[in-house]
Amino acid sequence: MTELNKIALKILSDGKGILAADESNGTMTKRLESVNITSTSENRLLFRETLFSSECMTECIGGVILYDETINQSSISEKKIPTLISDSGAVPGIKVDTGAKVLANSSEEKITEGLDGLRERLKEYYLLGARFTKWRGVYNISEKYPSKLAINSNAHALARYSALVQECGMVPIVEPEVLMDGDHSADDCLIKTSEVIQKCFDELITHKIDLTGIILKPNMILAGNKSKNKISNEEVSFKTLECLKKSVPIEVPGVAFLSGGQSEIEATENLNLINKNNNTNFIMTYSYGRALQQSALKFWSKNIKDVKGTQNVFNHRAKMNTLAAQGKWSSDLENK
Ligand code: 5MM
Repeated sequence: MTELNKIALKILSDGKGILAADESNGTMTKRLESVNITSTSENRLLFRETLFSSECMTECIGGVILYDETINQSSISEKKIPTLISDSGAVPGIKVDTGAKVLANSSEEKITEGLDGLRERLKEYYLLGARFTKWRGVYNISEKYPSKLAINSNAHALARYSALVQECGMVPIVEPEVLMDGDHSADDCLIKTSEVIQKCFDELITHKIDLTGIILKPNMILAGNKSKNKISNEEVSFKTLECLKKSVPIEVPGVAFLSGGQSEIEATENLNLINKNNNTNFIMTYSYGRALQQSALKFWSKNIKDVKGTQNVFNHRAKMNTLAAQGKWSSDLENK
C-alpha cells in the first residue's frame, strides 16, 4: 500500500466522509448573507471553527477541505486550523484551483484555472498540514454542451493538477461536476457525466497518475432541476452506479459525491441507496458542502453564541450521512 493510498483510505473508510468547507470568500459571502450575517473574516472563521470542533469530527468526518483563508487562520484556542482538524483525527485538505473562468472559444462554458505556480503553493500547503487537495471542473448540460473542448481542456487541467499534487505527497480529489441546472433528462446526465469522467481518466492515465492515490468527487446522476421527468431515488442510485462502473478504473479506492444543490435529506437518501445497491468495489461516501452545512448555518445565524446547539445540528447531519455511506440510514432515524 502506498502512502497516498493510505491517506485516501484514512479519509474514506468506515463510513467517514468529507466536509467541503472550501467556499471561496465570494461564495461564503452569499451563504452568510442569505442568513443575514455579515461576511467578515471573523464570522467566516467563527462558523467554520464551530463545525471543526464538533464531536462528529472524530467518528464521521475523515477529511475537511479548506479554503486558503481558513488554512492560515487559528482557532479561539489559538490552535492552527489544520491542527484543530488533525487533532480530531480528520485529515486537513485544501482547495487549490483558483476558480472557473470563461472558456476561450466557447464562452458559455468554463475552464478551471490555477496551474501557474501550483507546485510552489502545494509545498506551502503541505507545510501547513494539508495532506489532500481539491480541484473542481464545472460542466453544464444542454444539447451542445459540454463541448469536446470543455471536456478535453478540463480533463487535461485535472490531470496536470493531480500529477503536481501527488509529486508533493498529497492525495488529489478530482472533481468533475456536471451541473444539475437545466431541463435535461437523467439519461442525458448519465451519458454526459460518463463521457466527462472517462475523459478525465484517459488524461489521468496519460499523466501517469497513481490511481490508488486519488479520490473521485463526481455528481450523482439526476434529472436537471428544471426537468419535468424526475426519477426516483432508487433510479438515481442505479444510474449513478452504472455510470461509475463503466467509467472509473478499478484501482481507484473511493468515490466521494458532491451534493450539487440537492436538499440535505435527498443527498443522504441517495447516498444510502447507492451503498445499498453498490455492486462495485469502490467506497462510496460523501464530500458535501451545502448538504452538510445548510441546517447548521441556519441555526447558527439565529443563535450565534450557542456553539453546542449548532454543533448538535451539524453532528446529526454528519451522523446521518455516515450511516448512508454504509447503507444503514433510514428516514425514521432523522427524527430521533
Ligand atoms: C464548498 O463549495 C465549493 C465551492 O467553492 P467555490 O466558492 O469556489 O465555488 C464546491 O466546490 C464544493 O466543494 C463542491 O461543489 C461540493 O459542494 P456541494 O454543496 O455541491 O456539496
